[in-house]
Amino acid sequence: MILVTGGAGFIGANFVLDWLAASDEPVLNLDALTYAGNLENLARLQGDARHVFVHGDICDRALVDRLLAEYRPRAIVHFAAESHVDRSIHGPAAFVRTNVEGSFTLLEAARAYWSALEGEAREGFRFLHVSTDEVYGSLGPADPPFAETKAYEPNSPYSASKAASDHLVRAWHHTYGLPVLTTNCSNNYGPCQFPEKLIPLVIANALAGRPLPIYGDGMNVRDWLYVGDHCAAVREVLASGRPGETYNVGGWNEMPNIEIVRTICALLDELRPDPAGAHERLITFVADRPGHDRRYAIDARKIERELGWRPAETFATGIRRTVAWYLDHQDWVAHVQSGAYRDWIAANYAGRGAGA
Ligand code: NAD
Ligand code: TDX
Repeated sequence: MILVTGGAGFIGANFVLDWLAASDEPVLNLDALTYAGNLENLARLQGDARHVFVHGDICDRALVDRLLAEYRPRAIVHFAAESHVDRSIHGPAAFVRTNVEGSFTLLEAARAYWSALEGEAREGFRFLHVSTDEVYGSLGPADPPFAETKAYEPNSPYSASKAASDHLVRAWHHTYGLPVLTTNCSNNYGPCQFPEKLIPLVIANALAGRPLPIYGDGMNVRDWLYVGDHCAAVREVLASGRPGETYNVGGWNEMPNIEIVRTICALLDELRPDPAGAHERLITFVADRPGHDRRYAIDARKIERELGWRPAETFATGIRRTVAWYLDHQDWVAHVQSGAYRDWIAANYAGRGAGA
């Protein structure tokens, strides 16, 4: 069994679904079901004994200790986090609590658990920490992409809290020998992403005929990776990564935001034409995000060379799949926007904790 934290969120849920599609090894899924946690993402696993959902907080040391003692996982894959940069600007406290204190709590629980293991169980145990390229700071137009050796220069409360957690993970390896792995991935997109993030927000607003807000001049650059490719990279690092190492994960796909939005508009024009006119008419430039990082780009050569990982999707194929998914799952978006996903959780999981 593996313990996954944050497995009801965007990437965590995709990871759990992909994991159980490829393997029969059970998943213990610990998630606090914040606004970003949605069990509807995992609806197709209902009744599947390989998925054990626990509604709980990674900051709850007693709970984490109890789960480790009861389920004896061979690895922890740690996705749980507050993940949205704009929310971190307006309310940083939750980011420090979950991303820093929560990661610390998990590390301490993992250290106690791992220290008491023996033989192969101890040798094989892994703590995989899922992190972001944002810890490296912002690149100028001519700078090389982020390699694993790049100094950390986090600029937002979100990236600072993730950087802090990366440092704790590193220290728990160097000081205590805990067999950790860290992945630093670029911007993900794909099914089940909460419609506060650029790509799902633009799809949802375009379908509703609402403005498509572009911060600043729209020329900030992100490096986009399809979520299934990120999940495959995490599986690869868990299987074959060297303890103590970090791996940058990215799709060699840098694009300015305005180009992303225009691509989505063109796809929607093709797949769901709007009688009112081309979707691009909805593009609206708005005030910039405070401290908005200008450019991120990932040098993925280490994971490609050492682990043979390569993305399966290009941006053209991945964004088409993603737009098609949102078109086919407008009820998912509607439930999230209306808050009805909470009713779904209450109806399907009411009163069920561990073992639900
Ligand atoms: P998300 O916000 O969609 O999901 C986060 C999940 O964590 C939710 O299910 C939430 O309920 C859970 N959670 C939050 N606080 C918790 C707590 N205290 N205890 C237990 N569970 C808690 O995030 P995401 O986009 O899926 O990101 C997952 C991880 O990947 C994060 O660590 C993030 O930093 C990292 N990451 C994300 C991206 C991206 O583009 N989205 C890129 C690189 C790295
Ligand atoms: O309405 C918007 N308009 C806009 O121009 C939103 C929501 C975003 N943007 C811009 C800001 C960024 O330059 O689009 C870009 C992408 O924004 P987000 O989707 O908020 O992602 P970002 O801030 O880049 O962070 C994401 O990638 C790295 C995730 O939220 C992080 O969890 C991950 O670590």
